[in-house]
Amino acid sequence: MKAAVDGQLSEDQIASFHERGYIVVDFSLDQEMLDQIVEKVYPLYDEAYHQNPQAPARVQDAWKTIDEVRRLATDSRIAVALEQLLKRKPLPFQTLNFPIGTRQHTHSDSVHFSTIPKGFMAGVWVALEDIDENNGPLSYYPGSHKLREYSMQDFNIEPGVGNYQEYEECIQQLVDDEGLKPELGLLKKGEALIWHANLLHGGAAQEDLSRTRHSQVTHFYFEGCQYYTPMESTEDKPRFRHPYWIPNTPDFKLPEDRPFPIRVLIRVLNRLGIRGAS
Ligand SMILES: O=C(O)CCC(=O)C(=O)O
Repeated sequence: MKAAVDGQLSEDQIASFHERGYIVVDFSLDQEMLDQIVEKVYPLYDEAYHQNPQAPARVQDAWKTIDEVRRLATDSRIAVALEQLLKRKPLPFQTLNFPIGTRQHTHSDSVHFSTIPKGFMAGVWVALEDIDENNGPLSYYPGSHKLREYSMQDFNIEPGVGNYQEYEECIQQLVDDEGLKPELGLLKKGEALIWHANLLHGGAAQEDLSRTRHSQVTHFYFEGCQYYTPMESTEDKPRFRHPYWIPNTPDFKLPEDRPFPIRVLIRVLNRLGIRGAS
């Protein structure tokens, strides 16, 4: 892992991302801001987590109400690094905050979020505290991004959230068949792991359930693509997405806050396939 002054990556870091499907970078993120994220997101976790802090929990899109989450998602140094990696402007569209290891089964984000042309999506996972083998690190398979982008149909599974478990089982079988070896994301607080859209990854078991594992992941698309959800698409009917890009200033107006006629107009523009309307 190397520090990235102003987000500038070295040639080695860029090459390593393309070779291994991820890099870990120290962007010198403001540690106090990271603490604020942990503190302010905490009350947003659902009741089940507050009753039992060993239960996996997450908050999606806390950036809408917690400015520190939005600032981390739109950090200019992270954007500079992403643009160097994929040569297009990155567009953050979703944040997830976790207080504990997710124990998520191995998957590739490309089953959830894909692009035409392919490959223009990335995840940026930031450790909000030190992560080790015992508090549920991210686990990932270096080089697995070079496998094809597997859809559910590739495994003869009907697309749909209801069949996701079957997809996970097929991916595990693929990992076994390919003899892939996992690595763990043992990151220090403030470090970021950037993963390629097709890198196989998940959450390792949390060995010590008395601990937390605070983290924030931001999902990015890149400019100039069409965006869709493969898991809910068929070959002839892609389920396109029209994301609302996370704004880089705090004075934003969410689509649902807009006057009704404007919302209808945007919907019509989206239906007509006019890209970028959000
Ligand atoms: O944080 C984790 O353990 C996994 C997160 C993840 O898989 C994702 O956001 O796609």
